[in-house]
Amino acid sequence: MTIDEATGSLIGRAVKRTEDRRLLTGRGRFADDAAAIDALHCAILRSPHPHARIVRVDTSAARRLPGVVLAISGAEASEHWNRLPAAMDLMDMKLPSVYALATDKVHYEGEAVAAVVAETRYAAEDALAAIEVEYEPLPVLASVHDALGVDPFENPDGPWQPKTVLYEEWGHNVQCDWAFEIGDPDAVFATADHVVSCRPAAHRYSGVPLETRAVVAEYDAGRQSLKVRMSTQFPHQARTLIAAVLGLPEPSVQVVADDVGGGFGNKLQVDSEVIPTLLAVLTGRPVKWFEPRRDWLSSAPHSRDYAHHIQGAFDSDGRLLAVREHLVGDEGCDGAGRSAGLGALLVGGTYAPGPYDVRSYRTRVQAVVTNKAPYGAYRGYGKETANLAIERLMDTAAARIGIDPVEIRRRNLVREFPYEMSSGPILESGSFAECLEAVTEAMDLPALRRRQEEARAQGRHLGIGVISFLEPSAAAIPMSVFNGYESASVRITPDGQAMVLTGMQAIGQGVETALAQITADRLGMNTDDVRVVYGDTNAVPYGLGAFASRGATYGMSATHEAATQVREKLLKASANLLEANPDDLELGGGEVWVAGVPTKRITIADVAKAVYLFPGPYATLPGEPNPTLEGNYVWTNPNVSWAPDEHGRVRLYPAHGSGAQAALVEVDIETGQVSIEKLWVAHDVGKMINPGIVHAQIIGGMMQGLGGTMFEQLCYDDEGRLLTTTLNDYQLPNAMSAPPIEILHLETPSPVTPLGTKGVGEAGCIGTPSVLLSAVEDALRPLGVRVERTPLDPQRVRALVREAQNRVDGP
Ligand code: MCN
Ligand code: SMO
Repeated sequence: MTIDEATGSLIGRAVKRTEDRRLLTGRGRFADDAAAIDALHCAILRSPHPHARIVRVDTSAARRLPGVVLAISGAEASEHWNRLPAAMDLMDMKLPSVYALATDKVHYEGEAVAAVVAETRYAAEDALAAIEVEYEPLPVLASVHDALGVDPFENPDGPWQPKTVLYEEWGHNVQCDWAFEIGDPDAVFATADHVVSCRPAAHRYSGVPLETRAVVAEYDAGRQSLKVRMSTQFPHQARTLIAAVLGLPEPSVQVVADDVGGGFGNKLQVDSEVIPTLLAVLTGRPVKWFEPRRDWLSSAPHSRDYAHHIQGAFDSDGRLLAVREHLVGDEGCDGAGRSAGLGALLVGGTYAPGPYDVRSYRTRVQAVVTNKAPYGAYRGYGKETANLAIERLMDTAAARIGIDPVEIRRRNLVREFPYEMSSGPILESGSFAECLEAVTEAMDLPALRRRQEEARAQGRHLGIGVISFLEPSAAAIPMSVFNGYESASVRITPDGQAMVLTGMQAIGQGVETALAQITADRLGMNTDDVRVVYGDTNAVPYGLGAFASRGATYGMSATHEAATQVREKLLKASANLLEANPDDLELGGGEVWVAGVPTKRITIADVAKAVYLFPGPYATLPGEPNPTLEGNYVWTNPNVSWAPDEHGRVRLYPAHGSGAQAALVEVDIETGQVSIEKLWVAHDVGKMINPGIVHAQIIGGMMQGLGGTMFEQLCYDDEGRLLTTTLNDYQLPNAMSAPPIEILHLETPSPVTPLGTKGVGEAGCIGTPSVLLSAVEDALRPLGVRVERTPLDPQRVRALVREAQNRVDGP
């Protein structure tokens, strides 16, 4: 941990989070806290069928109930709004054309079909039962197999024999089919010493923020303006999308997101959120909607649910020569229109070579639609998908070729930077090998191996997993609402305090503190002198919010550059006031002084007052084109490429963190119970602005990776019905399930960003599923068990053990 005590810099200090004062004392302001006078309450009726035609909806009985102001069906609503606009539209992907309230057909159990607004929430929820809907059930696509009729790994090109087609106009159930190849992989495979293959896969799970979706919408008929308070990670894109749905000019729509009770990628969409918004316009009264947890589980974005077929060609020394990767994702009803999970599959297909040097690569990504909830973003967004594929391949190869799993990684890691991956992205800098060594040293691998031997001798099953990981961050996805730029406006106010207006969104990850540190550091202030303003489209410049761990790249860089503009003007004005040369000035503690002449000094407050008012800019900043203490900057990344190259490759992510992880587990083969004794991680996200927050981000990400692997499951039955509808069925990890986690921080500054920063928000969850699978497989090695898929709940582990025992003993 580098803390620059000597220079007194605020960069690299574990400053306490400024936002925690209000959050820990219950003074946060979440969307549902907004006290709108005269507000109505919204409740949404959702489909009990996974796939059905809507024959008839009758809202008349509901409308007559006491307290009900309006009840509306999808068909009725369609006269007032437009279809949901697409979140992304690239790679020839197919886009469903649907409304936020279904009109003629439902595509999953939980799709919204009608809504009510009433004087109380009770009245609204109760009125749902009075809405009559007649459905005509249709055949259900409960799996990729139902949707394609063939095994995509055996018959990737079909002919497909779908059980039914979800969107008739597509003619099939494949939303996107993307492929490219470079370096003739088939030729390399034909002559390789070893060809290794495996089929890593993950089940369906997703984020469970404490705060579900929430909206408070107010329509001002006089000004024809709409104010939407909502829980979102991207207020500006939400404004764009809501305005498009309601057909309103964007300047008359204001989206406000104050505190957000967890985003985790799940709040990067506009879907049911527009329902209360429309109802506010139609009733002319404020409308509140706070989503029940059951609806969150059935209709907020789901994630993962994919399978790989990955093959590696290795030479006799375990050098990876070529990779062929095929990834198939079960996207539920949609991954690109109402929800944006399709991009995660593209990330999986792009980054499957991982942190390893491999020059021949073929990938194919097939995104398949089924009758399940929409497929959205969730912390990791395909980086963990890629990691699971390559890390399971590396372990499989190590066992097959007879090389130590750490050694095979060591031989293949990228060590020279910048490095252009065969799949396109540029790894601008990194320390994969250093992270791997750091982790194996911290865990004392030889000692653990000895312990494992002793345990095995006693019939106990200890397992050790070690993996590498790559964290792509700062997505810049063309033709989508996830572009790559960020805005900042930095101002010193006339009293000598500062404010940062950022397009970044606070979702719990600590942007307020980090941007205050950067600004205060540039302007010679304390963090308490800097207020960070975000989450109000009427206040801050258009920006893209929080996703893809992008803040450290775009948000911090834009803030740094805008603050630098202000710093220069501050020094210029101070020089004029002190009758000195700006180059001779120093800044700190809220003051400016002439170096070496401590008596010649002035407070920033006095400079600011002089610039703005007494005497004013003519005297203090003569000739300056923008003569106030304000700076504006939009930061873009030079390592982004927009159009696919001649091979069809794109660079969707321009920043890359490095890491390695290790796990020590013990498996009880009688019960299938996995105990995680300890986890280690070494990571490198470039320069850390706040090592305390980075540390916590890693832990949070790892716990979500652990939860997804061990506990959390969104289960559908064979008829497409969701079985896990409460937090009793959908189990989350808690403090009791948290093993000790040892974190080692390495810092290799990015050569691309002005502060050397890279993103960390998702780093913890990328390698955690892989390392747990690796460790459990290692524990069960004496039984010859291969562990390729999540989850690792006791039932599943027990089944693997039983299968292996039957193989050995005969059934
Ligand atoms: N940071 C730092 N130095 C760096 C990088 C980051 O000090 N080099 C610190 C900063 O305080 C920064 C924070 O870490 O505010 C996260 O930075 P970054 O990795 O850039 O991530 P974003 O600000 O873009 O946030 C989004 C990211 C994502 S994509 C998900 S998903 C996620 C995550 O953040 N969701 C979260 N972390 C979360 N944490 C909380 N508490 N809640 C969520 O919903
Ligand atoms: S899944 Mo994070 O919001 O990119």
